Amino acid sequence: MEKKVNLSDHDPNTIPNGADFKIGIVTAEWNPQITDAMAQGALDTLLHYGVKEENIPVMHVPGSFELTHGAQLLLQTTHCDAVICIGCVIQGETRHFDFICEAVANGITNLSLQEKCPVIFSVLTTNDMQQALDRAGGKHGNKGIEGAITALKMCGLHKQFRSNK
Ligand code: RBF
Repeated sequence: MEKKVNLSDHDPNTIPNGADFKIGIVTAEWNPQITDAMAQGALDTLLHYGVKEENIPVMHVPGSFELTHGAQLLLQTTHCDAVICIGCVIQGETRHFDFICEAVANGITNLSLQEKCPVIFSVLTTNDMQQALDRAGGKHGNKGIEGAITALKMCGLHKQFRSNK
């Protein structure tokens, strides 16, 4: 079986064209060195696969905890086909890390099911800044690019299954 690699090294032939899709990006302002690089990777990837710039609404929220609410607001006001949530939570000395990570993971899952719309979890949850840098354009790719690829694939699935109905 083919070795599972990260999606930053994806096969372009397997990615649906995005010309008909509207895909939002919500980015947390905490750890901006990381989240800005991930958001740029996501934006460049969506444009590369044909999503029109005017069909990529962007929003910033204060921290990762607010990503779910930001995504909900974007979905209610812009009727996106998918939303990519970008954040970076770095382990600190208190239990805040656990609460934020669990809240945003559950929040995004619930929102996605409730809205019947792909909401993509591009949130790094790392032990330190170096692990985050490695995943925001470093040796482990850019998880913002991977979020965009995932969004395009999920939009493609929706289109395929809706047209089969
Ligand atoms: N937000 C992040 O996106 N990443 C973090 O690493 C992060 N660490 C936090 C640590 C503490 C102690 C606190 C109080 C907040 C942190 N936040 C972080 C902000 C959080 O996501 C949210 O914006 C605030 O808790 C306000 O709801």
